[in-house]
Amino acid sequence: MRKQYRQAVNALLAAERIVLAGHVNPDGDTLGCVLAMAHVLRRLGKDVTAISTDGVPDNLRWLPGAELIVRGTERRDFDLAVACDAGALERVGRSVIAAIQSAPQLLNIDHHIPDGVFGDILIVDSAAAATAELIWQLILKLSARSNKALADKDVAVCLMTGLITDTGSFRFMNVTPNTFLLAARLQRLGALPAPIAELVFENRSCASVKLLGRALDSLKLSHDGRVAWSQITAQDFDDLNATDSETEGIVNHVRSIQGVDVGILFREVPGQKVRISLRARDGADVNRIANAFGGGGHRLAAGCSVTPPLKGVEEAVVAEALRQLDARG
Ligand SMILES: [Mn+2]
Repeated sequence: MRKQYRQAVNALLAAERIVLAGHVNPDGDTLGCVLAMAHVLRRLGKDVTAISTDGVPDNLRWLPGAELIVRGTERRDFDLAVACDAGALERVGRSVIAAIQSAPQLLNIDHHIPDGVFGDILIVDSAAAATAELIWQLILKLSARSNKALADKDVAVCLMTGLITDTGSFRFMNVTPNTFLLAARLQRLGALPAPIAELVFENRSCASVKLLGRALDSLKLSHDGRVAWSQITAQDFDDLNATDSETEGIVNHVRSIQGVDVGILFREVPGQKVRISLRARDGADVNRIANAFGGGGHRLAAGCSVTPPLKGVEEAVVAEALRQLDARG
């Protein structure tokens, strides 16, 4: 990995015009990483374009530099593209791919299990709890090479947000001693975990809590009690005038039931494919279930999108989850 970091530092320092992109349906890790890099690269005098094709969800609007985020660009004059936390090239968003690919070099920095490798320089480590951990290493190396302390409070807040969201406030199985070591360094730089967690998790819209109610009302359990699933229908979205970003976190409630190994949330997003979030308890592997439907992610958290109707999709995904649990015993 040392070589990849060296290549990435060289490419970033040599480039003048840099485009950064996160993934669709953005979370705190992808936006935290894009913004941390934007702060650092601007300090290095770079011309930075930071893209999130779905913008910034309400609960992350307070992130330092959130106003820098654009949903796309017509520019094609970039020297370097950086994809943060993307999982796969398509996940930067269909309309963003052309801008990313117009750059002669692409740095892919990510902790997803690779689903088809993309990029010229790869910093990919699925053992990292969040891409924020990898961005931090990159910033350390950029600081050393440029002789500048590039990490300030804003950078620390962005990366702490990535850690807190991708680890469920340091509770998930992906947490390592490195995660806590980094959290300690970020807190020393002024990023306090309590207010960040409050801004992220206790900053919900009324509609999103009502969506949670609808989802829990629809809850079903498999005969063996190992798979639980809920749905949010197009009607629910319409009734509550809600968007898909307001379903964030609901799937964790589905998985929180005693004895449940796999929790699934189906969303019939109006005008789109059925979006599916999967969460596992340790021992199960939802990445493989998502793979079977063209999606991906991590062992314990994954997702996919499938063509409607919802009813057929639900049956197929639940059947696949049960089949995989049975196969593993
Ligand atoms: Mn992530």
